[in-house]
Amino acid sequence: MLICDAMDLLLTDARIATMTGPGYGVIEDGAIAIEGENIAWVGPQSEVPDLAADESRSVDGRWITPALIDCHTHLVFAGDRSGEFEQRQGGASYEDIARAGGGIMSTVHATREASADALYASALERIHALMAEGVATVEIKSGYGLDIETELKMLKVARRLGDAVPVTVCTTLLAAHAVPPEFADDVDGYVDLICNELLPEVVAGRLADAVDAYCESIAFDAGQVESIFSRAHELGLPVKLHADQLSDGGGARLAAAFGALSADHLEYTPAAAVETLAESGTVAVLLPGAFVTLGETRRPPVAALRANGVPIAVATDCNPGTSPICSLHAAMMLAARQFRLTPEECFAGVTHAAAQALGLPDRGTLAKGKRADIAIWDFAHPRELAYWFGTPRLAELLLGGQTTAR
Ligand code: DI6
Ligand code: FE
Repeated sequence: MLICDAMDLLLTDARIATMTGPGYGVIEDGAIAIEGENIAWVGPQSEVPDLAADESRSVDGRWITPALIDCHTHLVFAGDRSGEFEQRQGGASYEDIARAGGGIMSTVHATREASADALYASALERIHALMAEGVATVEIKSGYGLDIETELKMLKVARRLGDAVPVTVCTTLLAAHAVPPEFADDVDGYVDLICNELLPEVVAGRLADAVDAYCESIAFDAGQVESIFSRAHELGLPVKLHADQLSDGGGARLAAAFGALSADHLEYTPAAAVETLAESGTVAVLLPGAFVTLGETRRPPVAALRANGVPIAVATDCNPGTSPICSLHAAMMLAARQFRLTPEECFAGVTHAAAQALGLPDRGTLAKGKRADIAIWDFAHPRELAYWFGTPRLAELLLGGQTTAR
């Protein structure tokens, strides 16, 4: 039976973590065949299809895994918040700083002033840092404009990044990240602007792949998020939600009610709400960088997520305020230690669970027909990515079957 009619590349002598099943879905003495941008075959080397490959090479016993996916970043932004970090280390709370006009609004002012080229240049450095760790898909949110012009500017910069670098960039409209000063006394007026002016323009320009919101006491309440999510669905966009990060605002339930791709943060999500996430197929995205940076003590309900079979993803939440972390390996290392995820849960969290959080079924595992986003590693076992931090482990990154110059 023809497995595939030709192979562009055959990688042999590999230890393969397919992530398709328990125990990392490991295939010892494995091989993987690539045709075009996709995987044509993966399995034990002894069963490689008898077909000529344009190129066949040994990886000398190295591990091969799916390339990594960072499913939650705010990596397009301007300005610097290290001074606030010092204030917080001195005892000021995130909310105090936000209510005093700092926090997100500090970055908003800088981002409104920055040129698209400047935003692009600084974000390019951050996306290259992620690629150097084996990341092949990155989600990038808007949310530091909070006006039509700058939100569109941010999304266009994110799209430009996706065109310029070989990784896949998924863009998310997060105009409901904070209330802009112009609407301080009219939050519902800002929600109307998002629903009736910004969202239609974003959809017309195909600038966003999803819509997100910050459901929190210092941002938007459940009713306001509902208005935005209903409009997003009317316009054909899926949704995801910053949910229950600093308090139980009913965010997880709201995300589940809208069949959200993901509910993110979840530190204050009650275990009773977790069942609704399981029923809706919503992915729980855990963001340990923000948890650690804010000095939080309330952990997400990991035991309830596991008990209900809710997929758990892990992401950097790369942003200048609560998670100035541009390393998915660091996020894995922190998720293992702060949230007590197992190394295998961490690896699943940055591969197939992260793919599901972005609505991308074509990646996140190594199987026939999946996109050939493949990482080749110099480590003794995939668990090392959650164990070590600071020692580069990536030997090679293939994006759509093409080796990427790093
Ligand atoms: N929650 C967060 O932790 C980030 N956004 C959000 O909704 C914070 C973003 C920032 O502080 O700049
Ligand atoms: Fe975030």
